[in-house]
Amino acid sequence: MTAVITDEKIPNNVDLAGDKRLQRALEAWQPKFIDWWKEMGPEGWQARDIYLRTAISVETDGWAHFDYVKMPDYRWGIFLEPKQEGRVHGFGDFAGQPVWDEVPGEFRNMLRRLVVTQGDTEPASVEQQRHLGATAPSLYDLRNLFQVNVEEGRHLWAMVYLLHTYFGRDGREEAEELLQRRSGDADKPRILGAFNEPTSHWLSFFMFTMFTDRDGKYQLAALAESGFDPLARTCRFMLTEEAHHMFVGESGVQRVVKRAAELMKSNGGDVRAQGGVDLPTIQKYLNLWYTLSLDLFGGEVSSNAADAFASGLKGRYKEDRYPEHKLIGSTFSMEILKDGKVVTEDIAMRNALNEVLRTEYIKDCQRGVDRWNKTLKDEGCDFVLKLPDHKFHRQIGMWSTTRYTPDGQMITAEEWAKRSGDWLPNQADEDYVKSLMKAVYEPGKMASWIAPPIKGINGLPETFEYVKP
Ligand code: BYC
Repeated sequence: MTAVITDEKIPNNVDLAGDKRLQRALEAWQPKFIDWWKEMGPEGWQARDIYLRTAISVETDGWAHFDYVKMPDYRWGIFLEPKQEGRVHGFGDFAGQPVWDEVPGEFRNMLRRLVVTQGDTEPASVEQQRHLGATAPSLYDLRNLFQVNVEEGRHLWAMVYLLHTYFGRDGREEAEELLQRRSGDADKPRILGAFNEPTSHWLSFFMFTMFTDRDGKYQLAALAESGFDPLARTCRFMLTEEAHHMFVGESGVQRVVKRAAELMKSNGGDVRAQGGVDLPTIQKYLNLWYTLSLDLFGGEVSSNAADAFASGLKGRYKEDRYPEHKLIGSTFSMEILKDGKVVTEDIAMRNALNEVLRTEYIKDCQRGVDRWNKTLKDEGCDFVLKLPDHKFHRQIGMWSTTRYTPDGQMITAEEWAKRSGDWLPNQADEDYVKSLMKAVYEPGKMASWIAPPIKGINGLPETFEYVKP
């Protein structure tokens, strides 16, 4: 295992050439992946030169190389962080014992399910975003979209490597199915809710990369703690790439917010009349994508989460920050629904781990929203964007059976039906936002509804030709 990535047909740092059977199996999967990419990847841009970063090493510094690439020629490969000798389980029933290099038989199904669920989200997001290349607000944004897309494709490779290497025939079948399910398809949908939602315009794309990719950060970080060492090492390198995706989301929304605040200062402050996205509409898309992403953490009280922790497969975010790693006898104080009422109770910690991870995620989202509010303040605008209550608009878990306002007050289904269009994008909002989506493909030019970025990619100016005509 080296930090440097080889220049083979499937670039890797896992000595693929030393395992001919695995190499053949993955080389047989590769053309199917390319077919899927051509059918379901970014529409209309496959033959263009895009200024993309490609991983060339797994070192913290200097792991990426930037150059023009046609997307189907992108070097999708298998990159694991180097093995740490002497690593031990950091949590759960096996804490302190050496980590596993092979799948332990008794946890095989649970582990496969985790790897498949993680893997499924990667192609799903590419499918959700495949039409966005027709309407990018600038070449800079267009390039960022494609960067996110090719890296999600690589993250699929990461999970497929694990399936092929460690799960035998079942794993190979799962790898095939990852290319067969389709986002939003009624018969063969993607596994998790948010990955079947349409991402039909750039405001949704930015909210998705802000909130849904951030779920990715937390789930990957929890899997990066795994006592199944190949999974931990794979997820650690994926996290390196993930940071840029969240940057695209957070800075994308920040630029839309900034533009709205600027337009509020001219022509009587009617943002829509001047071709911007008004702040109440931004709030509605925030409400939508944040809550869809909250669902991705699973049920509030979950025996699956307890089992995954006990068996050492999935830890907490930054497990070593916690003083105790077995969680026997400890509890987590959280809101639950009891006899139709919201009450706060102590729940056995292992069963509350989905909620523990969601709570960390919520804090991270709040930090991002605070930065957007700082932008508004700097523009002299007193509108404040807010994360809705965690019970609002939930479709998975305890809060999915009752209805809540964005402030967390329980309401009836009738009231919800009357008011939800004030809180979540309605058809008129969707039509309006879509009406703004017109491609702007002159280097350095921006659509009316978004402010320019503070700086370009890889130290280049914003006027650089990030995608060649
Ligand atoms: N939609 O005990 P429960 C990313 C299912 S994003 C539909 O409550 P559990 C990315 C669940 O599967 C990160 N179904 O929850 C971002 C179970 O089904 P079965 C992706 C759902 O099992 C942007 C049942 O409900 N990675 O990387 O503890 C772009 C009861 O489950 C949902 C992962 O998620 C849902 N939202 O945990 C690209 C990590 N939620 O088994 C990429 C791997 C739950 O009864 N996955 N269900 O049929 C996991 O750790 C867990 O599976 C979950 C749920 C966190 C998803």
